[in-house]
Amino acid sequence: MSSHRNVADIIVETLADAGAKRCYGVVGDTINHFTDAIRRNDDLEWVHVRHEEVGGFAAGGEAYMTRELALCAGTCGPGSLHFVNGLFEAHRSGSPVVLIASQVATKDAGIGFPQDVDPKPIYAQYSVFCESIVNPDQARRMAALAAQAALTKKGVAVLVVPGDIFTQKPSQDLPFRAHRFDPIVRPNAEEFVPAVKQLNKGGKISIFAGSGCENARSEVMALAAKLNAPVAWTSRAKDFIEPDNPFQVGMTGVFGLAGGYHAVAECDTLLLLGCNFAWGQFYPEKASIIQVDIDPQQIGKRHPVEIGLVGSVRDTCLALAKMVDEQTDTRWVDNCRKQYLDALGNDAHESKDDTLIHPQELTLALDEQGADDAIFTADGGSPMVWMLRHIHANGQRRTLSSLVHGTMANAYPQAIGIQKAFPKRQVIAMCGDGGLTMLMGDLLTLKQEKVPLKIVVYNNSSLGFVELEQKVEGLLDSYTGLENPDFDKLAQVMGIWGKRVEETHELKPAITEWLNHDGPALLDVKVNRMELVMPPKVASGEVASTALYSTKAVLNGRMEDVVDLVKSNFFKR
Ligand SMILES: Cc1ncc(C[n+]2csc(CCOP(=O)(O)OP(=O)(O)O)c2C)c(N)n1
Ligand SMILES: [Mg+2]
Repeated sequence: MSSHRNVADIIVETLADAGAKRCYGVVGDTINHFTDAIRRNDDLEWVHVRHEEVGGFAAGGEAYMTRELALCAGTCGPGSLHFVNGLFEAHRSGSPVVLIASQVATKDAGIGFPQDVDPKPIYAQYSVFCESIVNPDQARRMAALAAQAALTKKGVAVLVVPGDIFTQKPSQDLPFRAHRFDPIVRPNAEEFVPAVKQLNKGGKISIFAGSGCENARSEVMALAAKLNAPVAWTSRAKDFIEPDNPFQVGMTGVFGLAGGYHAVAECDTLLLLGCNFAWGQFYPEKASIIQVDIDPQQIGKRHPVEIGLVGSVRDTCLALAKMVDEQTDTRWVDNCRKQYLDALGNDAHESKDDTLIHPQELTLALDEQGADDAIFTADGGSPMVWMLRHIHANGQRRTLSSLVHGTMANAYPQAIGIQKAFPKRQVIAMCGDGGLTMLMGDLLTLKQEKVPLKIVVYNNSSLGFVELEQKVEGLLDSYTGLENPDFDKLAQVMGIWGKRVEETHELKPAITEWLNHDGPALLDVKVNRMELVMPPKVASGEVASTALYSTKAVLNGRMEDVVDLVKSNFFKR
């Protein structure tokens, strides 16, 4: 089969055939022929962002929510480099994205030509595929393999294409295309035996559910019911495990609350399901641990485990539930549930002072007024914590933050891609003032690309999460203050609806107005700066160092800070 089409056409066609709908980026010399092929193709839309990092986040957000391919394309050197942080986030969230990283022409390679940067060693560390097309005959095969790797291994695939290759035509064009699978994967009968034996001992059994529980909700619930086991969840399992689940006890870790902490740390047997939780201090000291994961490399990676089972959570739980004895004692699950519900009640904040809006009460108001099928994103920093704790998952709602890569400035860029993919759904980006201002230029994209996104700014005039870290370590907080403009006015200048809220009584009506606005809208809310994100079990060392901070602050003439910190966190409830 020979082709009249050039490499650019072939790549576009192959990636669109694999399900891609959009390509995010900024045009320029070495990708101009690629973007021209997109212009000529009816199935793929070019989304013109102002900064490639935003394009990387947006493609990742779209791919994460749709589980379909999204694309980015960058010019050689700086253009493709700018994507790095957005795409590292996409990769570590498991989003299937293909980056077309164009490169200087083949005749100019390797001689330090202007704009020559080799993308391979940069993207090789966080990608599922990273290869170059150096001959036009490779185009369809390489594009298909990149798409297949992104979709099946769930991550970012990088295709490096020298600018001159795009216009060349292959001598033959075989019908390579991306294949997708959904196999049944579970351990063999013998491998189940030690796990069943351990679970049949009974006692305090807990489940710790991770992102591998996507598409396995009913199987996990059935197993929890049979074992009468509390289910704690990692932040990335929230959407699948929290909704309408009589066994759930919330998160453990620094973002968690007492129920989840207690269920994981103090059980006799811990069943880890598709769970990649990295913080060793929150694992139990004595329990027997059984770990289920589709990837053998994950078994025993985060904490030593006794029994490993390789399989999907869905298929392995389905089989396990049929093999284990029913546990009828409900004391353990009741105890963990009580702790969870008590802690949740304690953490709800209602301001007694009209001029002091707590970020928690802003989030509770968003939870109350947000649509039943709203999609929320939150910036790395404290907005992520408020979203995970106070936005209730109901099975239709979705949430996304940067939970493994841990970057700032992800929320509204990810939401751009999500809103593009779901133009009719309510998409809410919960931004820090630090996060928003880090990548502010793409607010212009909301107007230009007609993205009716709803942005809320948790405006605490600081890099608040870091301020807290510094205080907890007994340091004097430094370099964390932010001198901000009025974000509502800034939004208006950029062609977006904007409003500012400074007093509690204005909050709920302003949220209604903002959510009802037909088009992009930004709500700037002045929230309390001195808010502690309390870990579920504050280690005595942390209390001591917060006290040390107080002493240092007083000695440095910052008595007012200490009084505010104490007032905000201990006298407000
Ligand atoms: C790109 C990047 N730079 C720096 C950090 C370190 N960091 C984590 S949270 C944070 C502060 C976030 O401030 P803001 O967006 O205002 O949210 P807040 O915590 O104040 O609500 C910083 C600087 C990071 N995670 N990512
Ligand atoms: Mg802030």
